[in-house]
Amino acid sequence: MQHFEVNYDGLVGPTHNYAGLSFGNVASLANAKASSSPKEAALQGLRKMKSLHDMGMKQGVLAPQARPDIDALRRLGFSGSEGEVLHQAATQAPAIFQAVCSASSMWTANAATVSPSADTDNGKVHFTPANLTNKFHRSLEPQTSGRILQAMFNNSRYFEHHQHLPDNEHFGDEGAANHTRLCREYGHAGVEIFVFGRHAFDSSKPAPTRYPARQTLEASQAIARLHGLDSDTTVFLQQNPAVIDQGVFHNDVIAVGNQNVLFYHQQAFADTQNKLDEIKQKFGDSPLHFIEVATDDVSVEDAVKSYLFNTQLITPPDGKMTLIAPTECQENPAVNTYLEQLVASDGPIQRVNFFDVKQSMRNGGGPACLRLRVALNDEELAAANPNCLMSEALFARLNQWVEKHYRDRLAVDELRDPALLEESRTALDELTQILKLGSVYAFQRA
Ligand code: SUG
Repeated sequence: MQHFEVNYDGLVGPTHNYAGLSFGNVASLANAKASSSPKEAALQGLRKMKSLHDMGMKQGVLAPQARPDIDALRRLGFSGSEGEVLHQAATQAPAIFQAVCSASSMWTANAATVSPSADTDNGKVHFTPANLTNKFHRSLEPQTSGRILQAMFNNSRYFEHHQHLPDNEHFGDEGAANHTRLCREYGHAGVEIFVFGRHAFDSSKPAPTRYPARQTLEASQAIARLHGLDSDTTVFLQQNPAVIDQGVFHNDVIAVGNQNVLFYHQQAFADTQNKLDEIKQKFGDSPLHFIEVATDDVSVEDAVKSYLFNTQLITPPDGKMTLIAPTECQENPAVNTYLEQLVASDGPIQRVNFFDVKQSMRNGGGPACLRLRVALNDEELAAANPNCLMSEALFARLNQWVEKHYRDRLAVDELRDPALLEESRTALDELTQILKLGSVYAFQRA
């Protein structure tokens, strides 16, 4: 049996914009109100997907969500026709209105936590959509994320889907952005590492003081229970509160793992040595590489600016472990020097490929934010929706689709244009036919 890591990238939605919605995410606040290019954003994402496909990786596409979210506005008391709802919200509550227009579902590392069948007690692949309670605009995502994932992995013999955790800060869950898995081979049982920011039920424990900790220990523990993980191969690790306060709002901004490599910053974790020892002990006898980047080589500030750790660490079929990095890493002198040395060293990371995903980066979303990893064996892959897998034909089709439906520029005050709602729905309705997802959007089910 063969095993793969499939990267499902979020397709950027037609309302991609910069609204400064994410307190604690430095890039989101710095670029608030800049005008965006939804078309360029979507094309940048597609180019990254196609390149990974061309490298021989299994690459998938995850559909964006429908925005503006009219149902959310109705729940908040805006009423009348859809045009009236949009108009009232945009004029009476512009901040709320901008939040319901966000294309934030593009960052599919936050769509769900996924445990491969080799790790779970019933031998199925488990999915739990993230509730994303910490940010209002993101808390609108889990239900539709769940529906889309069910349409993509629609076979109960292989796949088990859970409801997202209770919508409350005590169980704040940000999905795979705070979860990484180490293993010898993708098909072997691995060590699942859950990284949390704070203890929800024990306020005496250390926590950040400036910016929010979005993920709680209790949420991570609940996911491990739901997925039937073995405590002998599960590790709960606290993020260093001091780095959250420096803008590291998810673990994938400061650490990334793949197979037997954990690549992380010296300041990433609390209680680092004990936790690394625990990971080593749970991983077992085979070789395990901890690549720690020292503060003297790359400061936390440079890591946050360049997204050195929001790289995808992948193993293409040629076996050369590769970092998929944003071009910001090349542009940052300290990070570029570090990466040159890393590749020249005799370590497991042998190649770095740079990608321009600047449209997403300006909202704090790098290459790793844009993808949800799903490790599958060949039977599971055959049971997954084949229309969501990248190919020459799908790449050409999606490029045409973007060119046809997406705007070149979008300013925040253009979000209220009723035509944008129609454009977005027309585009997404067509997309569900291309990806054969069925009626996953509320506007299709009404
Ligand atoms: O949740 N940005 C996202 C970025 C998510 C990045 N994901 C990972 N690290 N995995 C967030 O903060 C900004 C939207 C705006 O400001 O318009 C935003 O939602």
